[in-house]
Formats: sequence, structure tokens, C-alpha cells
Amino acid sequence: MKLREIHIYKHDLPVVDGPYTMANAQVWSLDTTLVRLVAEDGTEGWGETCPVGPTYAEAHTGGARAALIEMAPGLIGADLWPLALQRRMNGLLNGHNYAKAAVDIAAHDLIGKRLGVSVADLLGGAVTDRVPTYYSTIVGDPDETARIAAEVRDEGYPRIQVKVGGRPVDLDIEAIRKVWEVIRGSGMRMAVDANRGWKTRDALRVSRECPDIPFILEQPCNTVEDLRKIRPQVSHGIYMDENSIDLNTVISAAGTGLVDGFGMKVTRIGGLQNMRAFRDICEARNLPHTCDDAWGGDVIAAACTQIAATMRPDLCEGAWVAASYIEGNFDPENGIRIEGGHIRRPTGPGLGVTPDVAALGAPIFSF
Ligand code: 0XW
Ligand code: MG
Repeated sequence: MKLREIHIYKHDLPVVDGPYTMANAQVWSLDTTLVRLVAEDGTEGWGETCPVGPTYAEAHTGGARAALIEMAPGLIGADLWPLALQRRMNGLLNGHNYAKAAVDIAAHDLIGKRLGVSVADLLGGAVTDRVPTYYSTIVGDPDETARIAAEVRDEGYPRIQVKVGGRPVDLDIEAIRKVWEVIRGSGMRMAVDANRGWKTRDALRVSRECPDIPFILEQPCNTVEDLRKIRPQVSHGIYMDENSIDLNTVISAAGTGLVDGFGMKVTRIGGLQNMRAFRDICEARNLPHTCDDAWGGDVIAAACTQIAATMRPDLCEGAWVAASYIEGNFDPENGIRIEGGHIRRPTGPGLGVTPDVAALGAPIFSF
């Protein structure tokens, strides 16, 4: 199965009731990049990558497009089987996982469509068609955050992620306490995500002042060294998110017991080929993790849902998709929707979603 054409599209995704506010980023609208691959026999597959602004990670929209344009000519004629394709991309460009991920996702979609199987089955087999998600708040007023927590608890979300950081830590502690008052006894799990925004001092204080609240500290501080420093001093579990930039870092963090789990982004790790290796490493170490992406429409949301559907259920912290912050779908019929805190996995071949190509307009680049 060889690649004949690559088409790159752009599309704006305004944030519903924006901005979406994190410790280090505030975004009103995201500029997503879609990739359409066409194989020699005419079978097509879609991929997507959408960094959530330029400061969340070492990734940005312009960088993704530049990397795709750099690789595209060398990919024409390439073997589309995921491992071969990943090696080919690595031979054309060092790094830039988040751009390679869009090509990798499109290849999985294309192969699935060609073979008539879902991407989850290509990745080892779905264990569910009802994938849990979690609700991610913004860094906001503590009472408003608690109000939202009550709302999503009643909707059936199994987990909430409370955003903190970038403001006095007293306000973060107030938000955590107020959310806990609301969800306590409901069975809902809680992560507190500082998106690298706390100093080690802040993380230590929050953990010490809230010993009774069973939350996970998600990426509390900026660096791996910071996590190492706080690790022996906190009583809460720690998940690594932004620092887990590749499989090598994941192996070290899991192997040395630095963290208790991960918030993982499909594009940051380089796509579904690497994500399945990540999933298996975590399963071998009994480490829970999410299957998210930073942002994006139906294509990336379907990729997250498909890999999450293959996880051992007790390790699955959910697939976060941006659907609750986005209006409309690329695929009006099978697009990703959240119902009762869960995502119905599209069970058609490939990703199970196909963007309406006419609605996207002309590609910005074609090779
Ligand atoms: C909640 N998310 C999955 C969405 C934003 O991109 C941030 C991210 C996270 O967990 O850090
Ligand atoms: Mg996170």
C-alpha cells in the first residue's frame, strides 16, 4: 500500500464560550491542520493535528505545517504500513512528533478503510464502544468551577480535571476544596492540572493543605527535575503530561517510578503507532493514563476514542476530546459527540469519521 497524494487543509475552531484558560495559555480560537492521504488505489485516510496555542507545548500550528511540507515530497511513494511510515518520516525529519502524528493517523484511517476494519481493531481490538471521557475546566472562579463540577457530575462524567495555576495558589486551593465538596461520595475521580504552572513550593503546599482530598497532581510543575524534587514530599499521586514528549521519556518516568500515570496526547507522542507502544508500556507497569489530544476536531477526537477503546478498562482515565468546546462536526453524520460523560466509538471502518471535504474548502498545499 503506497502513498500517491498528500493534501493539507486548515480550519478554524472557535472556542465556545471562550477563552479556554490554562496556567500558561489562553485561547479563543484554534487553527487546526487536516491531512488527507490518497493511496495508489485511490483509498483515502484523514489525519489531524491542532496544538492548543503556541505556549502549551513545544508545538505550534505554523510548525506543524512547515514540518508536513518538509516531509511531504519524500513521503510520496512511501509504504503506508504504520511502522514503515514512522521510520520513513524519521528519516526525513528529526523530531516534530506532532506533525508526524497527523500523517500516522491518516495512514491508520486509510488502512482501516481499505481492510474494512476499525482503527481500534488495527490497534489490537476494541474492548468497548462506550469510551469514558473527562471534563476539563478552565482556571476560573472557584464557585463557578464547583457549579460546573455539579453539572458534569449529574451528566455522568466519571472524572473531572480542575485547571489551576497562573494565579495565587490560595485560589487554587479554594477551587479544589469547593469541587471536592460537590463530587465527594459520587465516585467521580479528580485530577488537578497545573499545566506546568506551579513552582515546587506551590505543589508541596497544595498537597500538604489538602491531605483529605484524593486528587491526582497532573503536571504540577515545569520540568522532570521539579517532579523528581516533589515526588518524595507529596502524598498525592503524580501524573506526567507535558513532560512526556516521547517514548524514551515515558520509559524513564515509568521505569524509575517517578510518576503514577500519564496524561497523554496522541499527537505529542507521534501518532497511533507510538501511542500503542505507550499503552503497552503503561499496561506492563500497571499505570493508568488518558488518551487525549490538546485540541482538534472529529479526526483527532476519533483517533483518541479508537485507541482509548483498546485500553484495559481499569487503566483508562478517559479520552479527552474538544467536542464540548467546539460547535459542529467535520463529519455531520458520524462526528464525535459526548453523551453522559462518554463517547460512542464510531464503529465504521478506519477512524469511523470522514470529514465533509467540500466544507473544508481547497487544500492549502497538495503534493
Ligand atoms: C485538558 N487537555 C486535554 C486539554 C488542553 O489541551 C490541556 C489538556 C491537558 O490535560 O493538559
Ligand atoms: Mg494535562
